[in-house]
Amino acid sequence: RNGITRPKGWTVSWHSNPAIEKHHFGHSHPMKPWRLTLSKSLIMSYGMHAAMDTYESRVATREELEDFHSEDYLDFLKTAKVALPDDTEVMPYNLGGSDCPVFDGLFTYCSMYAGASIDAARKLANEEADIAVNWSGGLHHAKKAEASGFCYVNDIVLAILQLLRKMPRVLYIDIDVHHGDGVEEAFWSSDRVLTLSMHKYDGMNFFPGTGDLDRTGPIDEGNPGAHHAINVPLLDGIDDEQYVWLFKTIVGMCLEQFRPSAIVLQCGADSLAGDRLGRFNVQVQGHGACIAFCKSLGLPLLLVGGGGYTPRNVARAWAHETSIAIGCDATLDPIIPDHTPFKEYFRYDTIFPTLEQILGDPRPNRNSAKRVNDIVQSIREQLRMVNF
Ligand code: ZLS
Ligand code: CA
Ligand code: ZN
Repeated sequence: RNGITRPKGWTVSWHSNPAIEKHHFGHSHPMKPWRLTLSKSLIMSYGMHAAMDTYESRVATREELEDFHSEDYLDFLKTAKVALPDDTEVMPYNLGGSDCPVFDGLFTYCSMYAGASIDAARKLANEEADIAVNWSGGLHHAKKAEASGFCYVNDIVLAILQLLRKMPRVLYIDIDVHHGDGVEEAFWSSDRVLTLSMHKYDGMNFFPGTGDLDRTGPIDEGNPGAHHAINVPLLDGIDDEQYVWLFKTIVGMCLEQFRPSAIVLQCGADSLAGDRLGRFNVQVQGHGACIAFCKSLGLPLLLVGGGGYTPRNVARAWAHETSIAIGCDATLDPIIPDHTPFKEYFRYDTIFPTLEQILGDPRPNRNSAKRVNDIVQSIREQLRMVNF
């Protein structure tokens, strides 16, 4: 054990349930819920659970899910049957395709990751935690009545709605490599939620194909949501230096103009180098620096997971980020403990398997300094129109 102790006067609540991790999207599907088991085993082998309030995730109630989702969609999601191999019937609500398959226990899976985000948000709203963590959440593409991009229920929207019961304004930040379209759309007409997503954007060539810089909110000036959507479209190979600079600069400007009462941070780990679906060159250090920056702002902070398709890197990032939430990152042994279950997953990446070192083919960085500066300039002008 690293002798990790509970930080004084600081509470981190951790929401998880092994029942979520057992679900399978199907053979070769990139979304693997067992990456949560890998992350948890790493977190626990460092002894970090001892420094947090740990809660077993429960299923969200029907009423809680209806806060955002339509009744007919929830009815279908609950009763949808796994298709037989010769079944060619198309299902409604974008269900049953290769991205959003219907699998055994689907509704339990969705209700549980949603229940965890709702509980986590309530811990913050009731001032029972300073940071709340749900690595099984962060499913940002789900719509009111549609599944999309491996997401069926939008736990982030449900969590933000909980926070808005007690707090005037919420800043949503999304560092998943994909555009956080579902959350953006849900609060499109609201001036109580400022959404900020950093993502790969390449016209229609990268999922979901939205999130250009000029997509800033409703265009009708009288709409309260005008200017309240911030999009940071990036190209392949962005490195830590550019990514973290953009993050701190833009989040800093958001804080000044919007004065949020809480921050919800989607920590999608597919923005890391070497991700099966991602295209960036962000390291565990850079990804973690975004979480550390948010923590340093001293606002109630909800951390949710999201994408992440190279499980050993997902586990590294989320274990490292859990240590940042607790405040024990500086004292953590960089060498992964010998008693970590599934240590074989970390063994072959480097000579000494460390927490922060990930394997990723360094992609050429297509983001020029000018491009990065132009993005900041454009968002600076947009934020002038935002006033708390
Ligand atoms: O943000 O790009 C697409 C849509 C398609 C191409 C892929 N085919 C299968 C369906 C139609 C246009 N979908 C993306 C979704 C990415 C969702 C990211 C979620 C999040 O990280 C939050 C959790 C996509 N990219 C890659 C795949 N789908 C994909 C790759 C490989 C496979 C295997 C299983 C299934 C079919 C073969 C699949 C999907
Ligand atoms: Ca994003
Ligand atoms: Zn993603």
